[in-house]
Amino acid sequence: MLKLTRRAAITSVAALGLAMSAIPAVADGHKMTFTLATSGSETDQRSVAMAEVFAPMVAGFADYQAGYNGTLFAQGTELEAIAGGNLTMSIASAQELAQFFPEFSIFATGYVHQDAAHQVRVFNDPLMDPFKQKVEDELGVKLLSVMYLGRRHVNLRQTREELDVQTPADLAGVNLRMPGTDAWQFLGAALGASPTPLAFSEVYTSLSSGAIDGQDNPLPTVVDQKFYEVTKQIALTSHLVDLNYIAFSAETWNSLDADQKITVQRAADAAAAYGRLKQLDKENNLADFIRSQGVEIYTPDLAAFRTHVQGQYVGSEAAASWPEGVLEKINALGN
Ligand code: KDO
Repeated sequence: MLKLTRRAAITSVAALGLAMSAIPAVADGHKMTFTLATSGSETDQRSVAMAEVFAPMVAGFADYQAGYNGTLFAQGTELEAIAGGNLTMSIASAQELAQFFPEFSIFATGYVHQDAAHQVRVFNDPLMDPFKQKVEDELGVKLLSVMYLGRRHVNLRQTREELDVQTPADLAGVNLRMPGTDAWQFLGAALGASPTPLAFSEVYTSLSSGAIDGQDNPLPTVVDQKFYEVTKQIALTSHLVDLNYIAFSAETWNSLDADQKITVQRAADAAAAYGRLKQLDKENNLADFIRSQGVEIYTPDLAAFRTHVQGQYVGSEAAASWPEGVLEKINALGN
């Protein structure tokens, strides 16, 4: 596995962006401030990418500040804050967008996106244009780039001896924390579990107390949040190759001049690319560390999980909201 040093990755990606667009002089000396709110931590690779790649690229005309761990706006309220003119940016999810536009649930459906590259092809495909336009027109939010969050797996407090997860039937009655929106709760139930809505910031303490039996996040998040301290197993279900969008205020965007728009777009793309590389590197190299912390990691019956989960979406209310032909186009962009 090619190991990118942090500095090399930042230099190469930032240079790519900077080489293609000179930082414009600030016309009247007035600097804007771009504020990001995220429920992620400061050390999460998406947060690092925004601070270390996006921020320097827009520094010619905008200061950057970020609120982490849901401290600025609670998880799931960021898009409304942007729409209300109270926030510039968030690391949004398709599940949050599906609360406003149900058709976004297609991008939050289990076992649809195949990998990080597939996510990028889908986001850049013309199929995405009506989705992006609707969010801009009706919510006042521009989706600038797609970020890679990673493969979500079932992570439980129980040891494998206590609960060996091979098929969805093994998750019956398991109190699995999922994020609060409908699309997440649907996915938790589709896995066979009993989903519980809970904010990301509450997950560690709820695992520690036993208020929940488990959670589902990618391996880098398990390490970043130290979930390995309060869980004993990870069944590599890969039930969702998860993504986020760099969401940006349309009002702020429209106030930018042409050069500033180009720079913001390139800064978002460069940050997304940098964060994707770092997240993939972590995802491919953290399993042994997590095992060293006493967490058993194993692969369940993936065919059983895929078949069951996909079957739950067929005929569902979520699937009824998907525009005709979009799922076929997404699948055609796969490997
Ligand atoms: C989570 O709450 O489990 C989740 O992974 C959901 C994602 O959509 C995203 O909000 C993420 O949290 C945050 O960015 C924190 O990593």
